[in-house]
Amino acid sequence: MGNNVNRGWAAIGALVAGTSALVGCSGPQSTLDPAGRGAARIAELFWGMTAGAVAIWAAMIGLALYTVARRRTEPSPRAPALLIVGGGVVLPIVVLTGLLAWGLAALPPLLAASDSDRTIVVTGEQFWWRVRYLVPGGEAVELANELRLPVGEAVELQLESRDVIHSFWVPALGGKVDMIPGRRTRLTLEPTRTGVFRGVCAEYCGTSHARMAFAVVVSDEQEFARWLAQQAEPARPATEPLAVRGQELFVRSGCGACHTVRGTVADGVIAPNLTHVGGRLSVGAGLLASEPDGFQHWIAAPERLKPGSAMPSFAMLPADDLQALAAYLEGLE
Ligand code: HEC
Ligand SMILES: [Cu+2]
Repeated sequence: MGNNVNRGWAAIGALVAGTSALVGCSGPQSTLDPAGRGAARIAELFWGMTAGAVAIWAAMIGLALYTVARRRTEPSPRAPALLIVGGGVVLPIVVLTGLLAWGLAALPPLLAASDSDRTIVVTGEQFWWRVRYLVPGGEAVELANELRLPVGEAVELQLESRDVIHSFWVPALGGKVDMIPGRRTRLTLEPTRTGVFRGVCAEYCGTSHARMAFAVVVSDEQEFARWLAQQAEPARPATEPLAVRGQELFVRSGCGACHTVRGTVADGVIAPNLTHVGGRLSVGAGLLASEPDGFQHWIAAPERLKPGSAMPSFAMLPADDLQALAAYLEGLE
């Protein structure tokens, strides 16, 4: 019996240790460190379920210990039936129905936009994110692999996919929603504090599924408006000599067949829009830092950095051409 009690305490110790480890889960990609209204609801749900599970677990252990400790009297013949009907039928029905109702009630406001007048269409691609800000009465502003949102405002995301099923997930801001070819799914994000958060694809979509991440930058309203206005501008022509050479190489190497740089002859649509790529936080969907080195590595070896990606390698270009291209891209802010 002493042994059983010790085991009970050991389990309680493990649970406490596990819980404190969870409490330490903060950071830009944590569901337990919510920075958005949707994520806060989900975290609430998580803690509620955890508390319920702990309570039921403790009751079960308590019952077991009680049974072991009091084996002196013969159990009444009705006790087993009571235990099975009560603990095996009534309790699960009551608890699971309650949880289901609670969880379902939390869903609709997380998905549908209530009164948001800002819409962003995000398309999952293999293996990157196409992002289009719809401007009422104007032309959409297209960028890639980065999302910026104003703090305190509900924004409706319309999610779609061209190839396979992807899943859009920014754990710190909201729930995850599948991107399904031929359908448009919706998700509302309402950031509650500023910062840079990390989003990922949460549905296996091919070889480089784990290499399509994106940053979500949440800033105040003015900063956001300034950024969006700047994104809507065409690219400024390169002025620095190395970048000017890079700009020529960009056209000559055929990059524009796949990529658009607004304001230039490059108008390809199958690849990420590069008009302001130098101002993004990463190159290659969260893969490399947005620095000349990052651009050079990417252009020279996309197949090694991201197996299965549709960007061809330009390793045949001499090193100084790669350097010039990188200088041009870095300058596209
Ligand atoms: C056949 C089409 C194609 C051509 C030609 C092409 N690219 Fe790409 N490029 C892509 C695709 C597709 C991606 C996205 C790959 C991914 O992340 O899976 C990409 C991604 C990139 C990125 C990263 C963009 C971002 O948002 O981080 C850069 C930079 C880039 N290409 C530069 C170039 C340059 C410079 C050239 C010419 C030397 C070029 N590309 C030629 C298809 C192409
Ligand atoms: Cu994906």
